[in-house]
Amino acid sequence: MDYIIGDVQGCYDTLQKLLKKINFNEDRDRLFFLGDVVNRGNKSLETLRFIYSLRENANVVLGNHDFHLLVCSLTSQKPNFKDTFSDIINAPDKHTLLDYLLTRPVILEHQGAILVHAGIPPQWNISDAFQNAELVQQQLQNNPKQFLSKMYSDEPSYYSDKLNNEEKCRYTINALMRMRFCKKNGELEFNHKMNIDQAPEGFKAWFLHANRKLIDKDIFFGHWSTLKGFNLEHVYPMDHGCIWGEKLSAFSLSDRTLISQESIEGN
Ligand SMILES: [Mn+2]
Repeated sequence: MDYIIGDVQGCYDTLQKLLKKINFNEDRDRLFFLGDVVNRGNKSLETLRFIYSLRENANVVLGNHDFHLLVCSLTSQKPNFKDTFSDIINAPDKHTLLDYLLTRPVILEHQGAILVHAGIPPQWNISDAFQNAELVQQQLQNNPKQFLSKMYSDEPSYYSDKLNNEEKCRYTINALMRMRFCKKNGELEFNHKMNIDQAPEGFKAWFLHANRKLIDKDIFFGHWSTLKGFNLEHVYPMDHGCIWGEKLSAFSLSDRTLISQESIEGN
């Protein structure tokens, strides 16, 4: 069975409980994580080691917290006081774990479903999304330190074919890993992270734009925990708030069911 799993954020104990609940068997099942596997929770190192140990049967699309870990590990950027991944930065196997993350995709397609951490801007079709993702993935693999040191910025907020590759990569990272609200032309903004009905003037949740090109594709994403329970065809918000004491969920692609585990963090 193939399962898609929402934002773990270092909640290793809840993840293990969820895997028991689905009778996970590494010889038979595959796991696809929607990013933000680390940070905020108290077992980022255990979580990342565990996913790495399953690498033949697991994959991860990078989320903003995974990306932040890479930036803090490989550039002069310092972690902030809320970050809880110093266990990874100090681990003897950190290079193995970071190299693993550097080779992860920022979007992937599996059995017709699209997996991405935050979303896909409305103006992009499938090849726009994958071509721009490929630019990011190549740089992460070939030139990570220099690339990561230039990728922290909210600009450009618009996408255009006239952008240079560095600007295209910044837009792509911000769209695929951080976006919640955008304009119908894909203009991004990052000041709001609240409920879907609190969109700033002129903006909507990325999946609500009428001009959205990927309207018929199943899209699974994390990143936006206040969307849990939201119901729109082909749109699957999978961050069910584990780190906030709510749930961690797995969606079985094989039989189209959702299995949730109450968070046991802090117990
Ligand atoms: Mn996120």
